Amino acid sequence: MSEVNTSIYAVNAREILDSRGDPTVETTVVLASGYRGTASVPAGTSLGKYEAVELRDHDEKRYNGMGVLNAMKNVNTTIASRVRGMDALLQSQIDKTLLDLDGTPDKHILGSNSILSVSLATAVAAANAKRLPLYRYLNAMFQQYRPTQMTRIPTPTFNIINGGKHGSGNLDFQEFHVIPATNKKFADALRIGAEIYKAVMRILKYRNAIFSVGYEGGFAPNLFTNIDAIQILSEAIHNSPYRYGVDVFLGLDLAANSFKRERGYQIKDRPGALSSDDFITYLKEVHKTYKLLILEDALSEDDWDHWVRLTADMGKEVLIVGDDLLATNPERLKRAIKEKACSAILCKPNQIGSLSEFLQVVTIAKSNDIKTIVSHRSGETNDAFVADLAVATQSDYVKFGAPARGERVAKYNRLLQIEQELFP
Ligand code: 2PG
Ligand code: MG
Repeated sequence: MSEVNTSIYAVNAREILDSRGDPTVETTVVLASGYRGTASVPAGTSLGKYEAVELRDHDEKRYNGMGVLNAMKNVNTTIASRVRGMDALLQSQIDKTLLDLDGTPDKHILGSNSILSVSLATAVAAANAKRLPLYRYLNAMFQQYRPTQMTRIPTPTFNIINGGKHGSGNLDFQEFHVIPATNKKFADALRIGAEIYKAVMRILKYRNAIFSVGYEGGFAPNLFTNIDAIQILSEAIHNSPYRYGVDVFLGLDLAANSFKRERGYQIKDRPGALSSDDFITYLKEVHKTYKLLILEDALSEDDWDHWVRLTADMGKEVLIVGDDLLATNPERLKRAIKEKACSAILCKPNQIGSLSEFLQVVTIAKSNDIKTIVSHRSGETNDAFVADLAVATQSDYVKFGAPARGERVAKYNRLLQIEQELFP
């Protein structure tokens, strides 16, 4: 049988909608052999200021300025003409070409959305040409960074209640999570998440805490304080067959940038703004009552000294996760490792903007005992690339939102497929 021709023949981008109704970029890479791959990029709502920059049109007459026609054009012209003829199997060369074409550290010329869509679609096309499931192809690629066997499906962390910029406006914390124990099979973990999701719905209905649904499929209820939301999750678990602290745990993503004011951290649970020290004391009290397993972005992205203090104080018992703090950026991660500013990293491909750089960041984390959580964004599509990526890199956890809504369950359902294939 002759070798399949994996050189890139055509690259086509288009403007599609994400789960929030905002435009995003989807790209198809076609190889000379006819094999092809399509990938779309997600987008954040609580954007950190150290993320790679997604290119928006800022034409207020279209999609409130959120259009991505320029990003699409960048793919179809500048990028397409440069990568045509390159071998799709050489991911790091292609990514390097894309980075050089842009030439800026934050990718604001071509846009991280155009660059990432090509980077990911190239990998999908190459996996198809190799006739490999995407996770196997990505795992083989990851071996070049770090020998990694696929021995488990990462543990999901389910975002059941949405507040902050994702919710209806009355909760300060962005995400309230339930997390099944790491020893569960993925299918069982998913069931736990879905059953508790429904139990929370029943409690909210009973309390008349009229709810809508937030960006990530979790409920966005009318409650008085952030603690009320945590309390409802703990009640739902206590009423379930699952043991709190054995089968299932609680976690929070505070996205603290969004309630950090000049005077300090301003939350409904306390009358005045709290200094960083007082806020840490408050978090310790929450942990004492509710035994948190994961605490993400508990402080703002520039509050480095207090991240160090928080990790020293709580890091032995709780995973202290840097999301906006680290922005999936190798330099910021290295600083955090050096200063012991956190114990886990949220890994989002579009925060850094190319597949190769993403793999590099995961490698740095794993080599330094930093736990990894591969994550979606609040603006998603049905693309399940991150699910394959999480398995391929063997992240400790995945964060794909609530176990509800198409764009969230697309990822969880993909993990079910992979679990069945890898561990029949
Ligand atoms: C987060 C993410 C994903 P966004 O803060 O962790 O849940 O939100 O995509 O809006 O940045
Ligand atoms: Mg976050």
